[in-house]
Amino acid sequence: MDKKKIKHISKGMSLVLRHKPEHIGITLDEQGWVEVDVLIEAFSKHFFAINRDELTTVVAENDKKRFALSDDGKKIRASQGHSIEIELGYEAKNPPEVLYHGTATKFLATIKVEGLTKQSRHHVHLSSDEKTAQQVGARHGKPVVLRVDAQRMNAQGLAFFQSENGVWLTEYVPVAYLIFPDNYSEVDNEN
Ligand code: HQG
Repeated sequence: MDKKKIKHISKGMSLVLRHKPEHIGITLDEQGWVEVDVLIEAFSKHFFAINRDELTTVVAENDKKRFALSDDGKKIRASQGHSIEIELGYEAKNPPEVLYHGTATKFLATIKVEGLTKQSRHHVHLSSDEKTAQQVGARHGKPVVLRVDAQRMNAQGLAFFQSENGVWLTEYVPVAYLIFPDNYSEVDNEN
């Protein structure tokens, strides 16, 4: 299957497994799972036809491994990024010393006052490498990468979780744990 088709299916799956299952008439259980057969049928009816092989390929080859199959292969869910209320059940985990958050320069003024807040998702998303953070930030405008003093934050009792696909998650990052780069421009010419 070509990359374009994988991306197309993946986008539809993100929409219904993270944000709007009702869009194709499915419901997710409390941990975000839905039967693979149910998803395939509803997806095919409302979007475009997909089969089990294509779905398996998307799970395996999606660039960020956004989806996970249950051990018996009968259910599927998104590993992170939800806006709907579900309980992913990840265990709290000790983070590396520093984590990175990519954002856009236009958000910096507010972030400097409020810290990082989760917006419409369940968690603030952080990555262990700077390059990924840069790409995440670029989705919103002119990117800027903030460093998060993760171990110190964790030592103060603020929990961290890691999703199945390696994204670090936390409820909130207070300003005190954020390190802003010295040399960036807050002018965002893209908007
Ligand atoms: C910003 C993608 C103003 C925050 C990525 C971000 C990620 C604030 C935006 C995942 C703020 C929210 C999540 C504050 C944070 N004031 N703006 N106090 N605090 N923000 O899309 O982290 O490709 O909800 O910096 O790889 O960009 O979908 O979060 O710019 O892992 O799999 O508010 O989505 O994964 O944007 O991205 P988002 P995100 P997928």
